[in-house]
Amino acid sequence: MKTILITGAAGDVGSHLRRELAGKYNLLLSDIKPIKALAAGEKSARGDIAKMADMLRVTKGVDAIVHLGGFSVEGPWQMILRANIVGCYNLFEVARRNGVRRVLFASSNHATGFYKREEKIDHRVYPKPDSRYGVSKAFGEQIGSLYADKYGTEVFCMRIGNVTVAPPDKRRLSNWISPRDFAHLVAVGIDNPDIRFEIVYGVSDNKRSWYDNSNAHRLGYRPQDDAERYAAEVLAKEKPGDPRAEMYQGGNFVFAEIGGDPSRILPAIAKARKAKKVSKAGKTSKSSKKPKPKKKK
Ligand code: 15L
Repeated sequence: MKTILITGAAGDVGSHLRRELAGKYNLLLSDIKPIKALAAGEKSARGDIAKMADMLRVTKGVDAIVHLGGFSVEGPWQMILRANIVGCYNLFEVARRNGVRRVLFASSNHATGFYKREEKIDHRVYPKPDSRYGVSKAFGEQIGSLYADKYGTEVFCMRIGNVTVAPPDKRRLSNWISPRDFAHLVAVGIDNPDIRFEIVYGVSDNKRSWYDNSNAHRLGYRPQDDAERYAAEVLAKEKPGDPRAEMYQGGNFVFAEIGGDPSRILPAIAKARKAKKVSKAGKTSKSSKKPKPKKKK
């Protein structure tokens, strides 16, 4: 049985994965926090991904790493830098030094969050990060690409949507992944013998998906769930969101700390401003017409 290291194993996604993968692999669980209540087939090794020495120790002797560790939402640059940039570099580097063949990287839909919701994107689109967090995920994919090409590390990047038992809102009807589909995708990433460097979307078979996930299907992913079965319930509770967030796949992440001239950033705002100018100009030209002289009585 293969031994799989899961970093960030104390988090929500790690907890789903532990439950779903139990009995299929020996699991070595690592986190900066202590891991409580180990089940059969589980071991733990505490470590801080920002410390190379910790990670060299933790990654010894494993067959593959599922790298979930790091900062999982938008955050201050110092935190993102430490956990997601330095941490991710350390991870690929220690995998190389310890001869770990395969790394599964938990990328995110926020690496491509500035694609519009009306677009369908596949694994070949270039990243359009919606946040510092999204940039760090694009960085992880790129360092994975470097280690695959330069050192032969086998790298499987999963642009994960939202791993939850049920989709919590309208946006997640498009990017949700059930825990069992996620565990299946991870198993594909661990066991497919032909992986060199791949990018896939970590989403269920959602009717409202924004993704062409044919690369995952090519590699053997067969999701069983579809967020649509929750759609009526979710939409009944949905409150109208910020129009900027509604426009892009990344949702609220796209306008967190938005600054500068919004019309340069958001096409809809630019369009609305242009329309306003045109109608104002229309009014001016009307008013600039000379008034007809009043007829003398
Ligand atoms: C992510 O990448 C986050 O880790 C998760 O907490 C959610 O915010 C998710 O994206 C999402 O977009 O729903």
